[in-house]
Amino acid sequence: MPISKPFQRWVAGCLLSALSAAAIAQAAQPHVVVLATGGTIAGAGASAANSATYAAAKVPVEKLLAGLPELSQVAKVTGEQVFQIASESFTNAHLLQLAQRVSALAKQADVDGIVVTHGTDTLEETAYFLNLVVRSSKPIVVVGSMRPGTALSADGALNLYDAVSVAASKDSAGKGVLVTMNDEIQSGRDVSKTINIKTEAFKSQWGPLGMVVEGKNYWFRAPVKRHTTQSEFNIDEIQALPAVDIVYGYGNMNTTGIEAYGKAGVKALVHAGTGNGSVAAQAVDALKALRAQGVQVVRAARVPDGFVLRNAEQPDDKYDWVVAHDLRPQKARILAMVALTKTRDSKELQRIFWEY
Ligand code: DAS
Repeated sequence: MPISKPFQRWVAGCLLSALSAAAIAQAAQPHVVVLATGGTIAGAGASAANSATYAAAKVPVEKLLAGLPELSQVAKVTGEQVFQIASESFTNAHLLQLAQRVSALAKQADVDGIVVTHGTDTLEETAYFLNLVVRSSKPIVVVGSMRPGTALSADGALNLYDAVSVAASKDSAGKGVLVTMNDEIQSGRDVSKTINIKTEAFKSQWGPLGMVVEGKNYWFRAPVKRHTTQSEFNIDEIQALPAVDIVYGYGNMNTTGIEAYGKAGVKALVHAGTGNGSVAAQAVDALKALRAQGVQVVRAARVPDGFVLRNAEQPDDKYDWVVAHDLRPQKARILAMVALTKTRDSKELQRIFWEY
């Protein structure tokens, strides 16, 4: 029996309205850009049993996104391959290029959030750098994985899904650069990689900001240190980063490293001391000599948690040294580099370490 014209028109109308509803829904979806830089989240192993033995930085961003069709339920996602490297090989040039790209995208009206996929080794340094210099309140989320996508119980897919859903959420705005790993939403400032062979690898001594579960954010605190739109630093005004390096304190400490960095022309030296940032008696004069040459001395601690007290283990006022507060040495280096693009004054430097 032929189908009547009115019925055909009714069916066509229903299809059109369904299609237009889907199109409207798609058009209304937030646009998240995924900037891929490499790392284990783009890694590949020889077999599913290889959760720790694999090659990082192999899978291109298109393949990462194609392998996660569920992303389309969360946002309109586009990808860019900025680098394809293991993050232990990041340089200051990589940091500057990535931050410039993030900043440019954040300025675009058609971009609602940005995700950076990154190796886990220096993820915490990049996240803190972006937190300091990208002047945007839009969600910027850095994400990695501890296992390659080829491994049994790989963590990358859910980490990436979580990162995109956090970056697509309006309530993620204004919280500084975020890191999503293992269901937690961490502050890019506070978080560090604390374990090198577990998926629950990223911790902050001050705790996560929240959790993300099935694409929904559950917030429990907000950052109090200056970041992004509250920062006095701006990647658009930074063309180069000064040399800042780190020496560790330990039993039988000597001054070879301190003197070598002085000769190499560092602008600041982070001393990761024992305990509360203690400096071995035999190293004090070498650090004082560096200060006399105009090099800033930043007293941090090799002890992961707590914070360094000014004038406790060393007379910082007398020596004109700076303390790193609760920042781990690798984060103190990032802040010192950024701060030195603005000031060479140690009192200003100490203010910056209190505020960021
Ligand atoms: N080599 C590590 C890196 O790229 C792999 C990883 O954990 O992402 O940081």
